[in-house]
Amino acid sequence: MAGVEVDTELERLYEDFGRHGLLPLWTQREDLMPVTPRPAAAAHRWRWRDLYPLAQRAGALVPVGRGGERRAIALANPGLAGLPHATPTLWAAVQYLGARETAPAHRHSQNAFRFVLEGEGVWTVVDGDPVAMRRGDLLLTPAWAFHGHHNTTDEPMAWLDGLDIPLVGYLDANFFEFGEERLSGLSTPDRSRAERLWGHPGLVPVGVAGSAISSPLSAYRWEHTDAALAAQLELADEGHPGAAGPGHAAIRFANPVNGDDVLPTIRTEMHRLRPGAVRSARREVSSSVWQVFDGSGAFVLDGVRSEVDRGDLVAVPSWGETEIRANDRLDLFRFSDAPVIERLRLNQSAEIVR
Ligand code: GTQ
Ligand code: FE2
Repeated sequence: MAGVEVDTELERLYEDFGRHGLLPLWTQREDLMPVTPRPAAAAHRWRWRDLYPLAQRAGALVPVGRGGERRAIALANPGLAGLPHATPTLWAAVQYLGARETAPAHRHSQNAFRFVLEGEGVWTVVDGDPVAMRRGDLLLTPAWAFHGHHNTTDEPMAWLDGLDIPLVGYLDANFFEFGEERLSGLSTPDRSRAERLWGHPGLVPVGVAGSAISSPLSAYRWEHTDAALAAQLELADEGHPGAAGPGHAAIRFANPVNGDDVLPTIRTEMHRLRPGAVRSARREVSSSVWQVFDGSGAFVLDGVRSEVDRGDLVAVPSWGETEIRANDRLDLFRFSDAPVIERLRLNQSAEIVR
């Protein structure tokens, strides 16, 4: 029969494709070029009440030092095959530093930030500038800046790390270098040199070059973030425009040099929802990780509701439908790969109207 002949001919063709390192488009077109994004990553929530005790156990069992470098425990997205990736582009980890511990200095081509949920007493030294870490602060360690972390207290401290490790990995652009093992004479100023230079609203120093690629301001303090969010909601109450949506205030952390995102590959934002407020469902090209800074509420991800509380983390894949509901006042930190998506002109978004 001719049909059987054709099938075996076709099978032989596919085998020969394989032997020659070839694959056809026509058998995989839908996977390779879907109509809309089909992320392998899942929408997923991690509970702080699960994470934190595990970090404490790691603190008791695992030393921090040269080689391993950091006691950082990464969120592994269940859709991403056991990789320590929160989304295809973003690393998110809980880093735990015990009483009086030091994480040694190093630098790398990956960009990093820390966001502090609770505690204080750690100074992160960024290219020789000690930066205090406290609740609500966003601290930056841009690509190739040396950084080491020093806990000056008798209490442990934990925080959220965000890096572009997966993205830099896919691009085969990883570089890494050890710094000085031990730092002598750590000073512990309240404000870093970077803040004294760059941390005045709307004022930039004349004659000092600041990077346009990543923000020269290595710390964004909670008092400023909090005041900015509070003012937006107050203005809305007074009938003036300014809020991101009904009962919703939001800010983007920006480079004081040019208003760009603080890191070339990572956008960081803080959101505040009033009690009972809803951020309506939407999708966007760009993957994100959210952390509940304060309050409680729920994320409705592709129609599935997950309750969230202080410290909980949520990964949202690209094009995932996301609705956020506040119970009491809900403060949320978010980071995403939006700067990369936008620079490549791949950004799209959709509001879901019901
Ligand atoms: O604190 O320098 O979570 O280099 C992953 C890689 C933290 C850090 C991480 C790092 C760091
Ligand atoms: Fe690092």
